[in-house]
Amino acid sequence: MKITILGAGGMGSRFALMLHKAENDVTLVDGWQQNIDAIRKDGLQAEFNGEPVTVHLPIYAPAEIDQLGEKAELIIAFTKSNQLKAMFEQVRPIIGPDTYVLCLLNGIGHEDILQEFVAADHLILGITMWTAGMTGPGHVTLLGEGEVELQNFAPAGLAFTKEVVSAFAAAGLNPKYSENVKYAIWRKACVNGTLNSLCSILDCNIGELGATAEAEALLKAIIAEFAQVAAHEGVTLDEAEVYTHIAQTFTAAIAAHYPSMYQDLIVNHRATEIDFINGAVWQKGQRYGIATPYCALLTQLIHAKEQLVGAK
Ligand code: NAD
Ligand code: AOT
Repeated sequence: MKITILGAGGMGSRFALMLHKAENDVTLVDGWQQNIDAIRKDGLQAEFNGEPVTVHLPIYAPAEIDQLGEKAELIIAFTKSNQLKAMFEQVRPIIGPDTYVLCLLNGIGHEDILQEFVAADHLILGITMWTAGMTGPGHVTLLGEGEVELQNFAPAGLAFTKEVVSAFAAAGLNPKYSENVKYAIWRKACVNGTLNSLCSILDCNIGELGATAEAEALLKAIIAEFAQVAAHEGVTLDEAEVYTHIAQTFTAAIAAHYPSMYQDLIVNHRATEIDFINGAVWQKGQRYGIATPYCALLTQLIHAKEQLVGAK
C-alpha cells in the first residue's frame, strides 16, 4: 500500500518503520526541520526492542508538499493533536477525492477537524496501544508490543478499512477491526485524561501517582466527567471497567513510565494535547450544560504550566 505518514515523531516513525519492513511504499511528512535533516542525512534510526535499525525513507516538509506530485492513497495522521489542523492545511495538495485518512491520535474530536479536509466516507478512526519515544531528531526508541483498533467513520469506507487492517496485520501491528471505535476512543481518552494530566501536574510517574491515597478518588471523579459528556454523544462508558483498566497500570510494567504529556511539558517544554483531552470534555460539558470542574481545573493548570515553562 502507498502510505503517507504526517508526523515523523515517535509513533509516526514506529508505523513508518514497521510498514516499510512489510514492503509498503512509505513517505514521511514532518514539520520539524532538524528531524527532516537528520532523517535525510542518516536515515530514520530506531532502537527496536534493543536492536539498532536504520531505514531510509523519503521525507518532506509541509512546504515541500508539491514535490510529491500525486495524491496520497492512505494518509496516517501522527502529529500531536494541537498540530493536526495546521498540518492538514499545508498538505491539501496531496488530498484528492480517493485519499483515505486514518487518525490514531490520542484525544477527542479529531473527526471534526479532519472532515474539513476529507469526506466522512474516506475517514478512518482508531486508537493504538503501541508506544514510542523520540530520543532526538531522527532517533526513536520502540519497545514492547501493542495493538491498533480502527473503524471506518462512515459505512462506505468499510472495504478500504479492511484493506488497511490486512496491511497492518502483515506489518505485525496487531490490528483489530472495531465495531465501536467511538467507545474505544473515549475509553483511551479516560486513560490520558487521568494519567497524563495528573502526572504532569504532580511531577510523578504512573506508579507514583497510583501510590497516593488520593489517586482512586481523583480517577473516579475525572472518569465520571468523561462519562457524563460521552453519554451526550451516544457513548455509554462503563465507569467501573474504565477505572480498573487505568488502575491496573499502577502496578504494571508501565508504572515506571512518565506519560507523553509529562515528556512534552515538563521535559521538553512543548505545548500539550490538553485541549483535546480534559479540555475537550470541559468545552463539550459547557455546550451540554454539564459541570466538569476536575477537567476544567486540570486544563487551566496545564495551560498555566505551559506558560510558566515557555512551552512552544
Ligand atoms: P511526537 O511528539 O513524538 O511527534 C509529533 C510531532 O512533533 C512530529 O512531527 C515530531 O517531529 C514533532 N516533534 C517531536 N519532538 C519535537 C521537538 N522536541 N521539537 C519540535 N518538534 C518535535 O508525538 P507522538 O508521541 O508520535 O504522538 C503522536 C500522536 O500519537 C499523539 O496524539 C499521541 O498522543 C498519540 N500516541 C502516542 C503514543 C506514544 O507512546 N508516543 C502512544 C499512543 C498514542
Ligand atoms: C499510556 N500512555 O497514552 C498508554 O503517555 O500518552 C501517553 C499514553 C497506554 C497505557 C497507559 C498509558
